[in-house]
Amino acid sequence: MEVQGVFKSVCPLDCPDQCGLLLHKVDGKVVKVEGDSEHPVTKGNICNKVRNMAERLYDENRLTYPMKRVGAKGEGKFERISWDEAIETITSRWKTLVQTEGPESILPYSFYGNMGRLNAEGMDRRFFNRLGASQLDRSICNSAGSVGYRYTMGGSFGIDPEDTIHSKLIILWGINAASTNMHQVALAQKARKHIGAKIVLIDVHKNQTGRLADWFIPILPGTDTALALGIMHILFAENMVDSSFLDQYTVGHEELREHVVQYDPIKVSEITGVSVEDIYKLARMYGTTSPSFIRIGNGPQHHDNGGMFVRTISCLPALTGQWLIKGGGAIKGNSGYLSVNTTKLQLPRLLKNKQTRVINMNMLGEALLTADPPIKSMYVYGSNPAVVAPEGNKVRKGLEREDLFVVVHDLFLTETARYADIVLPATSSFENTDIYTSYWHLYIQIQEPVVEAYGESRSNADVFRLLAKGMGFEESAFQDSDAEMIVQALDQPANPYLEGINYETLVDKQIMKAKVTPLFPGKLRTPSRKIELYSKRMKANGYPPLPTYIPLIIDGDHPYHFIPAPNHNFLNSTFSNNQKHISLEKEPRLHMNRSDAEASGIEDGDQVRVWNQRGECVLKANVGENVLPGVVVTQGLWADLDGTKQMVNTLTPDRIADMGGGATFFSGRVSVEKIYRDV
Ligand SMILES: Nc1nc2c(c(=O)[nH]1)N[C@H]1C(S)=C(S)[C@@H](COP(=O)(O)OP(=O)(O)OC[C@H]3O[C@@H](n4cnc5c(=O)[nH]c(N)nc54)[C@H](O)[C@@H]3O)O[C@H]1N2
Ligand SMILES: Nc1nc2c(c(=O)[nH]1)N[C@H]1C(S)=C(S)[C@@H](COP(=O)(O)OP(=O)(O)OC[C@H]3O[C@@H](n4cnc5c(=O)[nH]c(N)nc54)[C@H](O)[C@@H]3O)O[C@H]1N2
Ligand code: SF4
Ligand SMILES: [Mo]
Repeated sequence: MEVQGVFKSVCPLDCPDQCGLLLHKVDGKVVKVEGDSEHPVTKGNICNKVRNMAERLYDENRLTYPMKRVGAKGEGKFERISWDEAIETITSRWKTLVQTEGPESILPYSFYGNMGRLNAEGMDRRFFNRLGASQLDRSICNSAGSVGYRYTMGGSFGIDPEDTIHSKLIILWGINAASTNMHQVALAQKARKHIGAKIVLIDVHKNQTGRLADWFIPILPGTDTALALGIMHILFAENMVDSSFLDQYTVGHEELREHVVQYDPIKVSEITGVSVEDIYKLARMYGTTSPSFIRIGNGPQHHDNGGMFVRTISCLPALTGQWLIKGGGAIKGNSGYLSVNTTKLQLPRLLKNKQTRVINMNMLGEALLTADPPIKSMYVYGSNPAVVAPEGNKVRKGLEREDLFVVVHDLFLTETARYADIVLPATSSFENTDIYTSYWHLYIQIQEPVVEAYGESRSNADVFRLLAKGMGFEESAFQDSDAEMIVQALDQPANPYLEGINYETLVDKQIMKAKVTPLFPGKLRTPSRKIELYSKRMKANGYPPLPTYIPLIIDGDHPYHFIPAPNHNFLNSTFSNNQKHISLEKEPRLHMNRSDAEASGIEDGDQVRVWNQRGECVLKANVGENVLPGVVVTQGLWADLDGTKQMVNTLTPDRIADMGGGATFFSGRVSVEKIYRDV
């Protein structure tokens, strides 16, 4: 008899909350997904997206067997083949390419559709290292901000979010937490209820989070660094800084004090669109409330100047000595605490040619169209670049190349998969063994298979084992089991926070917390071991050593600044192809200020054409006061169902941000006009 019942599980999606889940299983199928009330942070609450996960798992369009393309690229016509034929087709093509063009003609393209360590960055890395394929710079998400934060703070280490119930001032800075980090909102609301905490949101859009904040501060896109410098100006001028903290734990506060004199509130107001009065109010609130906490979002770092934004904001808590107080400080990302042994997990030693070229994933279209020597094959897994990557028309044009051999491994026939020569079906995370570490809270969780693999689908790790065999790779590393890989990943004495966490203890406890100690008093991983308000390393790397406002690059002659952000009911493009989630989200809208709409004869609910030098989209206008004049915002990475022009990345730039090779999704400009229909 099949085991029935309720099984502990973990949400695999690329979301900071990484909720504990309970899967209800009947007759071998997941029939219900709910929150695990025993998870110390997520406590049984989960988002609507994942509460409806069973609809996705058993969606009639889920892939069940390998296929080969029989129609034109992009047309979506495929025919069933066996796994043997699929692996044979791929490996024979790759063997020829390695011989004739060299291994760098093959490009892996992946991201975190499933956050599991073994499946997202384990066996795949071993395989592509051994193959000698082009390397992918996985910089689409938070890399600019991570590098910026590291310059100031030495690594991805912030405070424990559980401590934020003690925070009296919570600044959500460019994070739509009600949609993208719901348990941070829950903790903030707890602080508000019990200790009267104030929640402030600084954003370009009065979205779901703006509506629950006590104070919403609208700001012009890409200008936050100036606002932070204006706050610093006031903190120093009005002596609201903590000199003993600055002396003991920072370098460069004297230089910073002099440097920020130039950022007077009048000038900052002109740059940011925030009134002088509000700049003073915010600075005084920040300077006199303790503990205060800043949750630094991903939005403002998706700009040309995004690295410098995070570098700058992360200096603020030091100025008022917040890091020493429970509930004071900041979080950009906390992935440092549970960092595993990537040397053992990914085996970089298998990559013989250390000069192997690196392709920035944000420039995929450009790479497919112009890389020299050309990319001849691409293997996509855990990502949907035809929808999520910038300069979408270039990406799709690249994918149409007849001489490009594309393999896509996914649960669905995504927009990207429609261009594939070979499509492989992927298991869901609930069918696999893996480990999950959050980049916000400090827990690690093991996932063990709850249901059997769906149809003929296979996990990423299994497919790479098969590919390695097909390529004739004889290293025993390609035969390591999932359990063995977990043991290797967690064997990391260099990370003291992992103490006591190993395969056995995880199987036993399922959820474990990093062995954390407060960051301060203590030494950071910066060169000075202190918070670097002045950074010699930045200077050496060609950046201003002190936080500096650098305006966005002028992106063509279009009147509106275009912000295509994530939405509530999808997770990037995941769920954009599931009817349940589409019906929850309804349709993509373009939020516009009333004054702009009136000037262009656009009314609420009108269909509008949104275009620039890169392409065009058709969206529905939502007219009101949710955005400042000159700014338009849309939410969600929609698929182009039935030819609707909804793929917003058609309009986004593939310029690279100031740091970390980061993306600049939010630094583009567009024109907007009403579509008149014949009656
Ligand atoms: N529901 C849902 N949850 C998600 C995701 C999803 O798609 N849907 N995606 C997941 C992933 S991969 C990530 S990286 C995170 C991202 O989640 P967040 O950290 O919330 O980042 P974004 O949603 O990209 O942007 C946050 C906010 O930044 C604002 N913004 C844009 N430009 C600026 C600016 O110049 N200044 C300021 N102050 N604000 C600006 C946008 O209006 C948006 O409200 O969420 C994760 N969680
Ligand atoms: N305009 C705009 N564009 C953006 C953003 C934005 O805010 N605005 N956000 C950017 C950010 S922050 C990110 S992180 C990226 C995210 O972009 P992606 O990483 O591409 O994320 P998803 O769109 O969720 O696609 C993940 C895919 O992985 C598949 N998948 C899930 N689990 C598995 C598995 O175990 N194996 C395999 N083989 N496949 C699996 C899913 O079915 C899905 O098709 O998008 C970026 N693009
Ligand atoms: S998507 Fe985020 S909020 Fe939703 S269940 Fe997963 S981790 Fe939790
Ligand atoms: Mo992301």
